[in-house]
Amino acid sequence: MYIDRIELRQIRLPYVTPFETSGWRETHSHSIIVQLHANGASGWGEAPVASGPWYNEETYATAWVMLRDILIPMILAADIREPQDVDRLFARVRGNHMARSGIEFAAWDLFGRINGQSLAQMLGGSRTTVPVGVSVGVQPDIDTLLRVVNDYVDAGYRRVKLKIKPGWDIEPARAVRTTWPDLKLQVDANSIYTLDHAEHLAQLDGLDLLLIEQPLAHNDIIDHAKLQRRLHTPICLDESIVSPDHARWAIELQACGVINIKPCRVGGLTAACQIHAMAQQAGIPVWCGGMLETGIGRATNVALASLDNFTLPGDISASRRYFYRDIVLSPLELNPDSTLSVPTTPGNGVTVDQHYLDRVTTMRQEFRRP
Ligand code: OSB
Ligand code: MG
Repeated sequence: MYIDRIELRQIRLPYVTPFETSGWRETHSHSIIVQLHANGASGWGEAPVASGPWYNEETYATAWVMLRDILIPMILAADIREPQDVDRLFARVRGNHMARSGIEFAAWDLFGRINGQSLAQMLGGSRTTVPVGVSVGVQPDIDTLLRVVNDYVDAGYRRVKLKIKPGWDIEPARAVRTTWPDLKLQVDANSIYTLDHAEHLAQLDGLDLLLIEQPLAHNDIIDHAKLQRRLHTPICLDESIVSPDHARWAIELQACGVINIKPCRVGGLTAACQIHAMAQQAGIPVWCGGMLETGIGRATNVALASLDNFTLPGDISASRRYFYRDIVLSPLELNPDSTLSVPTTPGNGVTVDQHYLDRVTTMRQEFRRP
């Protein structure tokens, strides 16, 4: 099958609240939305790129150029028989995983819609609902934090992740733990610490956390293995796992007890499923992370999280946690048991709100097969 036409969009969509991590702050989604057209059908994918290279090396500007000049010409020239062919085709592209995943997600959605299969079904997921939590950014003070967490707990979230950094780590985590002794709680440092902080981070061990996410450098595996030996709480790797090989290396070196799988970070669902299988084999639980995606990207993530070894709650919150208005019709809502329902309709299951998408689009370009 050849792709006839591709529409690329850059969006600018405000978040309900700015999102602050140990190293950056985002007020809007700047995702690139990809739509592939073939056989009279179309598939949607989201590359959740941000304004600066603070999470990984990509930005919405670099991803646009990569898609326009490299990835789209490759895909328009290729005969795609199955979604996994996109991963094979892009295997010789170094890095730029989010740009690649925008197309890869759209290809999975396209095949699902053409064949009448849901994305979860295609990936081999069996869960009908997936447990989820909420990721809480760095707050100005503890009172504000407790108020924010309280609102999420009231909304039904039973798992909370706190963004931490030096000066905002032990105290806020302890305050939340003391206020909610039974809450599932975890922290995410986004690579702000070094091994010199090992003693300091060991204070988190008493707080009954599910995991400590990515304390050390974004490209490190070795030091995480050393740190893991000094902590009881499982280390969870996010930034460091950019491919199935990186997952294998981290497992072999015992650098983590848990893996956060973000399909966009590893170049798509094909690589994400390989990491899922490898972790399952090794007895390492995984969960699905997020990048504050719109309803398009979150539908992709929910489908992935329906696989067996996604046993920990994902960073896949309801649409209203992120946006006043999403770019999909019938946005995801939280079930009372802190889960999201896995769509069963063909592809990723979302219907894009074309009118609103057009309104939040800041740049649009169309590509046709020569
Ligand atoms: O490190 O998990 C992260 C958001 C943007 C970039 C990196 C991260 C995050 C989150 C939010 O923690 C997860 C979500 O709710 O989408
Ligand atoms: Mg993270």
